[in-house]
Amino acid sequence: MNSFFLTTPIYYVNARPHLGHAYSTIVADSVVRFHKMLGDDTFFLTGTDEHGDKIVQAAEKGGRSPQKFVDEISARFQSLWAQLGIANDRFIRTTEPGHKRVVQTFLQRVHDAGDIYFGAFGGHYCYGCERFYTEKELENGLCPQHRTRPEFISEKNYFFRMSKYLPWLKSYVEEHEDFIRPRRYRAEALAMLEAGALEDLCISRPKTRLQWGIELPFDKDYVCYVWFDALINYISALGWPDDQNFARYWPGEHLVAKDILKPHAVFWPAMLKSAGLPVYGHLNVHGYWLVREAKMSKTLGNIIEPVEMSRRFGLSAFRYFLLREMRFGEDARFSEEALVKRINADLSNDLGNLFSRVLSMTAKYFGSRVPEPSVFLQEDEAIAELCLHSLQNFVRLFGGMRFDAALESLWETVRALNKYVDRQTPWMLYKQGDTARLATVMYVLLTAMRKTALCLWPIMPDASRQMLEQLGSPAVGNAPPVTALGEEGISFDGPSPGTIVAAASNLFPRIEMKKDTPQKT
Ligand code: ME8
Repeated sequence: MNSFFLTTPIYYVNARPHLGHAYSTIVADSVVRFHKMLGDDTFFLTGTDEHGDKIVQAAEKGGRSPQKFVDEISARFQSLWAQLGIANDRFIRTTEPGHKRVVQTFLQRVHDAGDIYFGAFGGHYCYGCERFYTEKELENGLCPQHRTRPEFISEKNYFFRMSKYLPWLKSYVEEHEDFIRPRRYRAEALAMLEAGALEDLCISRPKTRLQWGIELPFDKDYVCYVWFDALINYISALGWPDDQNFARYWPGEHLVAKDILKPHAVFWPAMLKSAGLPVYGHLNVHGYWLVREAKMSKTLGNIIEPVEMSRRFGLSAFRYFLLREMRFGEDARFSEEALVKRINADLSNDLGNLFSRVLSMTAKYFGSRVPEPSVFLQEDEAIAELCLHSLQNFVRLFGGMRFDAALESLWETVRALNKYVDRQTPWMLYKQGDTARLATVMYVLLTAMRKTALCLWPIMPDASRQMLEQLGSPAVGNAPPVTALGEEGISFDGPSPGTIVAAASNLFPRIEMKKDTPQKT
């Protein structure tokens, strides 16, 4: 059995979770569910990043102690994930005592390896990014991310000899084509490594300036830089160094957006190498959701609330939209119009309509029992072939993080099935009393619908279970409906003849946009 470990970023608890956080976590959830269906031994990690200046400032603003503040916001993230159907195996918080111990063990190891030194330091510090910028990296003296003027801070600090590992890292990235993917981010990472602009990493903050952090094991007057602490979550959650989960699941894969490419593509592999640990398997990088042409931010007032979206439009539809609309790696635009358009076109007109018409015909012609098929004609073979082909494509594309293309491939079958109904005209066959032919047509449809419903489980588990239930195979608990998706693509086997299916279906009601308030009809 293959093991598959996937992580999301651990999110800062300085703000409420929004669509961007929800996207990464929903994608990760879908990918892990997909691997479950392939029969892999999976472990899915998410959590919250709770140290650093940013958090202290946000807590002060909210008039609370840092601990109280992080407890509150972290709980909000956990409840959000439950509402979005996220089935993570572990939720890590960097303020957990266990994580703190692991960070100290890691720091001590890197220190013992001679990779940490003490030195004077002056740099342009952006509180938003929680990092120092070199003169070269600033744009017109401003932080390139936040467009604010960083503060010049000069103090003595501890440094990680990152530069020592950069030549190794560069060859590693060059030799491993899909270590960082899609390709454009691999190219970006290589450009960072080539520019020679990278210096050693400052990994401490004096307690005189910041107390909200993990104390360095070799100097009690300093706390650990928040990024150094945060990245280690990926192994502390597996109980490194002693827990068997580390041996079982590491190396895993990470999923992040392009804003945090550098710490994941450069700092983290160098840290792992210094500690004598194997590097991760893949870094999967996605683009931004833009709202009205801009990245979401509180100041721009264009924050999209994921729970509100899923309440208004349905969780399954919302998750489908996110995976279908964004080409992984590129930016995508979010708007309610685009969401409604997809729901109406793909889910109501194509998929929902197929279920509704086929199930009501099965009720009328065969008393809601799956009929025994007779001989397959050429058009039936063609549909069966298309269906298996689309399932195989789905598995290949989804496995390669090409979610939009994977779903498009599945929809080729959905649309072909609707056309097949129009062409085969079951109602005419019924009128003519051609029961044998009618049985085959309905059997072909029900079989292909089952295959489609199975493929959709990773993306929309609720709707998929509902579809499978309507097709007479009720799901058990929260387990995947099949555990060998690859094998499903080999044969065109449907619900067994005689199985009772639902008499009607109304999976995705059309949504009419009335001014600002969408209404389900
Ligand atoms: O960076 N579009 O946390 P963070 C898509 N704590 N994804 C978006 C997005 C958008 N507009 N906005 C945010 C941190 N994200 C660190 C991570 S990991 C060891 C430490 C998602 O709360 C995306 O996954 O700022 C991005 O990488 C992440 O939120 C940043 O979350």
